[in-house]
Amino acid sequence: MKKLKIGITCYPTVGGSGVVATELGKMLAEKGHEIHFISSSIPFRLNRMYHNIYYHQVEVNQYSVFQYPPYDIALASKIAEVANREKLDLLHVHYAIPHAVCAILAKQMSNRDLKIVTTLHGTDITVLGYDPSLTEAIKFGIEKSDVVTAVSNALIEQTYELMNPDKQIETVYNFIDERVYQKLEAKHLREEFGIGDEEKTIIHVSNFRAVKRVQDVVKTFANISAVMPAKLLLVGDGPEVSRICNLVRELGIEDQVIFLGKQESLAELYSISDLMMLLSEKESFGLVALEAMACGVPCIGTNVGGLPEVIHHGATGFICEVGDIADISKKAILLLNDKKLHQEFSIQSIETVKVKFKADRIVEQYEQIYFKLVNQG
Ligand code: GMT
Repeated sequence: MKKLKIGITCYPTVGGSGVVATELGKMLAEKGHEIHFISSSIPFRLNRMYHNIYYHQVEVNQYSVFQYPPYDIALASKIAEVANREKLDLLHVHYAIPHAVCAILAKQMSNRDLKIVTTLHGTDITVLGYDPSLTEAIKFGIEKSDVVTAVSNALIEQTYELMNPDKQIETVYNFIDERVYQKLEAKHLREEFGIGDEEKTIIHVSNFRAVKRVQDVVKTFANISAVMPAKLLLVGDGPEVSRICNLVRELGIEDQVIFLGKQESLAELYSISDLMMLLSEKESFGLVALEAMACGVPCIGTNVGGLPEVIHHGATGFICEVGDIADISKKAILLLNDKKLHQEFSIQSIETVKVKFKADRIVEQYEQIYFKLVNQG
């Protein structure tokens, strides 16, 4: 099969969209395609050498006349330069704003018939889509891309409801590298964190933004730890951290809550956990839920966005209404107390990742989109 030259643009330093874009680039490279990341810094998950992955840094002019550095123009210009020099077949941009619009501009600047694939990740629609200063630009980016994908059916529905673009959008789910996310032997970590054999371990991983409602995780945990010995692992960093620290103190559960900050070896942390909670008020997919499931950890998520497409209620975990701490606590306690149910959910979680979210299948779905576009000329 013909190998493609693919340009990928994403937010390289934070968030699930950058993680998915980078993992996709790595897997495409393993299949022999030539990958060119074009972004403001090197994607943080690009952590080993690949002979066929290249990185092109966007340099932004800081000339004093500019009130705001022209990043978007610099990105478009860099994409055009790389596309011409490296003879790219297509661009896959992650996150509508500004990347889709920059890709369209780059195509006009370049002398190539560049195909553009845009993937919507969530907050580019569910948060930025409500900002009147950006709505038209997002809609334009979607309508002028050759193919638009979204990470869940729910995100597609929200996109049509919000801006009704004249464009077909198809779902391509997120995936994880199953070679990395699997149940590992990490018992030593429990000892090092001072987690007793009898204690249940609950984990939450996020960027601690208000939208993640980490306060609900902490309040639910306080209810759980009132009836059984338990520890809460809070992984990640962000604007809500100090508020969450205060809440933990107010609830008198400092000894049971471990703040880990940003961490890389998540598979080990999931492997010592019994339950993952992701109680967001917006979540187009919930990549961390998928990571936890791959390590055999059942999840409780909220009935928002794509979470019910990822967590199968009553089979791999539970779906509860946003902010319903009483119901979430009840479900968590039920699951943590019932060894058999927990084991069934754990097995089903691993199975769901292998079947519905299998990396090979999802990477192939993207490849099919690329080949169809490139072959149609
Ligand atoms: O909110 C985040 O976690 C970051 C954000 C991003 O764009 O990096 O994540 C969004 O994209 C992820 C990858 O597709 C999804 O798994 C997350 O659900 C989504 N976040 C939200 O919708 C809030």
